Amino acid sequence: MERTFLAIKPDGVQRGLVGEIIRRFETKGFTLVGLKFLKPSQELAEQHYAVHRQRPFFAGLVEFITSGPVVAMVWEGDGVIAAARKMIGATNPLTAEPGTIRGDLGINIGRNIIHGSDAPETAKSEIGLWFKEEELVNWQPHLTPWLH
Ligand code: 3AN
Repeated sequence: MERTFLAIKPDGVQRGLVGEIIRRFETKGFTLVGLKFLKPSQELAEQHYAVHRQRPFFAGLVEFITSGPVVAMVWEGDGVIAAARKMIGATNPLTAEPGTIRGDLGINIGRNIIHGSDAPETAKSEIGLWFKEEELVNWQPHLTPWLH
C-alpha cells in the first residue's frame, strides 16, 4: 500500500485549519498511519527542503517552516501520493483550483498551508526524515471493505 508524507505548515496551524485538513483526507478514505506535532529544527527544515537550497526563497522557506509548530503526518492508500497532491492543489494558492486545500483556504505562495510529497522517491525519503519506523502504525480501518 502506498504512503505519502504531508505536513500542515505553521500558517495552517496558526489559522486553525488542522481539523479541516485532516477531515479532507479522512473522508476521502485514506488511512492515517503517522502523526506528530512538532516545531521543526533548522537541520530538519534544511534537509526537508534540500532540493530548494539554490532557490532565492530557500532561507525564507526554512525560517517560515521553523517558526512554529507543524503537523507532520503519514497517510496510506491506493494512489495516495498523486491524489494528495491533487487535493492540495497548485503551489500558488491564488491559481490553485477551488475545491483544493490551497485553492479554498489560501492566497499566498509563501504561506501555502500544507506540504505533500511529489513522487514515490520523495515520499519514502520524507517519511524516513520525519518519522522513525516505530512511530508508524500498521493498521487497517474496518471501513476498508467499503472503500476498495
Ligand atoms: P509544492 O509545495 O507545491 O511541491 P515546491 O516544492 O515547488 O511546491 O516548493 C516548495 C515550497 O517552497 C512551497 N510549498 C512554497 O512554500 C515555497 N515556494 C515555492 N515557490 C516559491 C516562491 N516563488 N516564493 C516563495 N516561496 C515559494
